[in-house]
Amino acid sequence: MIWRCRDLTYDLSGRVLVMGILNVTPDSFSDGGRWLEPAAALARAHELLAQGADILDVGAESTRPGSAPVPAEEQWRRLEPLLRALHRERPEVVVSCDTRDATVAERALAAGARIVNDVSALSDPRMAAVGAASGAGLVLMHMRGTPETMQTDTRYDDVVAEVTVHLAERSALAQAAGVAPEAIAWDPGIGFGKSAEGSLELLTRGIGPLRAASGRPVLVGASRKSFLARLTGGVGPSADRVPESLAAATIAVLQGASILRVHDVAETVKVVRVACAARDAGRQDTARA
Ligand code: HH2
Repeated sequence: MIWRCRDLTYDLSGRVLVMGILNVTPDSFSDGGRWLEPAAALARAHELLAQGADILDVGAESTRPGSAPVPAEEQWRRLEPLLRALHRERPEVVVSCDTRDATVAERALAAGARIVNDVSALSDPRMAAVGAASGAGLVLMHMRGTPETMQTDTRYDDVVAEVTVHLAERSALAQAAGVAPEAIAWDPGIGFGKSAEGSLELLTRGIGPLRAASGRPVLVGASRKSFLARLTGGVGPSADRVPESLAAATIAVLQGASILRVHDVAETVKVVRVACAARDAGRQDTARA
């Protein structure tokens, strides 16, 4: 399975990509306020790359439950210095822009980004055209409602089926606007309008069906999220959820995820190596049987 991101084509048949999270926001749920200064953000970018991140996912708008939208101009004010510096210093680095806003995506692509990570799966009517014109990788994530409202009703009859139908609709919309099918990746949206049980169900039982329904790589973002703390009874800061996040990363790989969006890159890179080896050993056993 390939994933096309402008000039770059990933072969994800056996490989799992680690996407390092870099939020230039004052209020993201885990790293908010830490990388707001451009120099701090650039240093963090280099750190994540040195730890083995394949992709940097840069966002300027928190989408944690209850958060309000950030205007495009403010998002771009936060993003521009980092994206320009990165592109100047290391143009080969694969940058993903985490935004719901087509204007922000367009500017980020002009500044060298290769992927648009849209947690609203085309809520901006211009987003599909921006994706199509650039040939960028396009992550379509499931969310019911908006970050402000998404936790008010987290009941589903069948969460996996509903996510699949929604993403299939969004994919069709993207392709009708000219986005190449090979550019699209799907994301079940762990924690976005989901109960802890719903998030766990998507992680443990949703990835295979999403992959099969779309024929596209599945991205999973479970890192440090609160449903993990619910399982361990943890009440501490989100940065203390590293073991839980690594367990989720292992499950995601064994279930067939191709891209993991994480805060703890160095640890996840090691987990991915072990989980991929375990997955491949399992395949060899099946082939021999
Ligand atoms: N989760 C968050 C943000 N963007 N993108 C994708 N594709 N999948 C996700 O699961 C996902 C995402 C939320 O995490 P974070 O960026 O750490 O926090 P915040 O939204 O508060 O900035």
